[in-house]
Amino acid sequence: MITNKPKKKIVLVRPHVFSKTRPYSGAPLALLAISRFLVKDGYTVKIIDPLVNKDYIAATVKEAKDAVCVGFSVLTGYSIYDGLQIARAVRKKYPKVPLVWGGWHPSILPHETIKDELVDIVVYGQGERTFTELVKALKSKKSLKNILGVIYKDKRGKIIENAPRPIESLDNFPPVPYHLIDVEKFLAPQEYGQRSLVYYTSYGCPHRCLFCVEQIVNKRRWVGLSPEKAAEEIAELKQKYNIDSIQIIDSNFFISEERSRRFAKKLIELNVNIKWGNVNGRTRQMSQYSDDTWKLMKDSGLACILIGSESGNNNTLAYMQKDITVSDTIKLTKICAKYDVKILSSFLVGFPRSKNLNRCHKITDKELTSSLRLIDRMFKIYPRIRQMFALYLPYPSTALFEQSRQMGLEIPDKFEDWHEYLIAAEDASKMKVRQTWVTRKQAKKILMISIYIFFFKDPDSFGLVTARIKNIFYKGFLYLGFRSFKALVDLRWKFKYFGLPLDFAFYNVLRKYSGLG
Ligand code: B12
Ligand code: SF4
Repeated sequence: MITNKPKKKIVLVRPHVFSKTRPYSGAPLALLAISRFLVKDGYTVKIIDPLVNKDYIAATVKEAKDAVCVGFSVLTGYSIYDGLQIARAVRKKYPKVPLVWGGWHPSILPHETIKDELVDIVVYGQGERTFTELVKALKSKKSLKNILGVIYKDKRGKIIENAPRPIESLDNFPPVPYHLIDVEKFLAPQEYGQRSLVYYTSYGCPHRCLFCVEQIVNKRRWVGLSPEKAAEEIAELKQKYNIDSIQIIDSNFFISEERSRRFAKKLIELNVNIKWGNVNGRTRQMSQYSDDTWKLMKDSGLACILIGSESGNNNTLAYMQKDITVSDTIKLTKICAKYDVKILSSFLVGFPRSKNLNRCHKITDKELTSSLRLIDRMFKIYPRIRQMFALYLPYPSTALFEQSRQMGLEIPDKFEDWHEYLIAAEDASKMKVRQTWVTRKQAKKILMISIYIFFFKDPDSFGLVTARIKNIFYKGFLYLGFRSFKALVDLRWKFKYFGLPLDFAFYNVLRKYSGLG
């Protein structure tokens, strides 16, 4: 007898983040996260990622045929455009398959997102539990009205908004099902390891930085996996996938000194022998950790931290509600120098500090100068720093949003239009600069410093970019080129001269055609 078994298949897609030519190499962690319970409950989960599935639109359509739903994870920016292309293709072939959207952008703007005709359900905020309940309800054709954290269209197309879901401890969740992806293809080289995998140990952040979307989406809440469990899971991942390093991409890992100590102790106790890096923390907090904790963390494999230095000016830091000062950043740099822990340090430039545009431009110049001064001091203490600049762009509901609109910021009012909201510094060279309070010249200078000057100032750059090149002649040739650019960059840096950017233009051409970009 043939029985019609109910469908238990889910299709999840992570569209391109930047553009089709610049795939992101980290594992699709959000999609793995929302599959944690479903895998345990016997669902078949198909994860589609452009890095692995070159024809990812066709692959999604093919898998969607017998799926309970198709889920999309998107950030603000290009992934919305790419995601909608995929959704359109699925809708055309299988109009009855529900299209579910989640991730940072739908969580920031759930009401606007649900209005799009290619969006049936939005999951906002933490997704592990919500998505599980949602899939089960869809599968058994039950009502969605009791599922916290979703906004959806009912059968008549009416938008129904359910209450938000309280954040839940990660300790309640089964392990991240990495076996759903071909892990080998998502192991990206880092400064501290060749076989590096992404992982998370916490969700949310309690701080209040003016520019950040954390407080909009997670309302300053934070939940963390028990540090011992995190260390045990990492030990298992190392064994299973033969990784040499792990990138912990929490919004704020170093939130408690006690937790960081316990994590490091457990890694040592289990003799995991792995490097951990890209770990996000706040300069003030980490600079107050004891020497003993730093030694413990270093001994357990801490190789690289990620900090928001943000500005070289204490007034600007206060304005950003960053709750740190320049001296916190200097103090932390000295600690990292002592323990040789690489720093990824990010700065934000270009705030609409005044309603007068001319004044804004002057303030941006001054802020840039003070940040460059701080960066100079940091480099003198410890050269192993990858500095990054980003142009400030406000998100809806954040404090400066209205003011920016009044100052001429064009704000999209439809989900699909957010795809071109420029948030990556690199866009400044291609399109118009959305931030009216920053001149195009300033935007280009910020871009040049960020992707060119800082690249050559980082002593690890050459090794990182050429990590997978085996041909020693090609490598030697690249090394000569690298040294020449580095000499020019050092000169520019010494005199803080960023005019006549011919070398930068030439570098961009080489980057584009060498395939190393
Ligand atoms: C890794 C990362 C990236 C990666 C790519 C991420 C990806 N798509 O896989 C890279 C390095 C490319 C990147 C780039 C940028 N990023 Co980023 N990034 C992150 C980071 C550190 C981790 C993301 C992650 O995997 N988290 C772990 C997973 C488990 O959590 P999650 O993503 O929140 O997913 C949960 C929910 O959102 C939900 N969910 C997610 N997807 C889906 C899908 C469905 C169907 C459902 C139901 C639920 C659901 O469930 C998940 C589990 O709870 C976050 C900060 C953070 N802690 O999340 C910033 C973050 C997302 N990035 C941010 C920013 C600002 C940027 C940049 C602009 C930085 C820059 N200045 O260049 C760029 C450009 C992006 C662009 N659009 O052009 C912002 C938000 C931006 C936005 N509005 O979308 C964040 C939040 C950092 C911050 N606090 O400011 N980023
Ligand atoms: S500390 Fe980092 S994650 Fe937390 S609010 Fe500030 S910028 Fe956002």
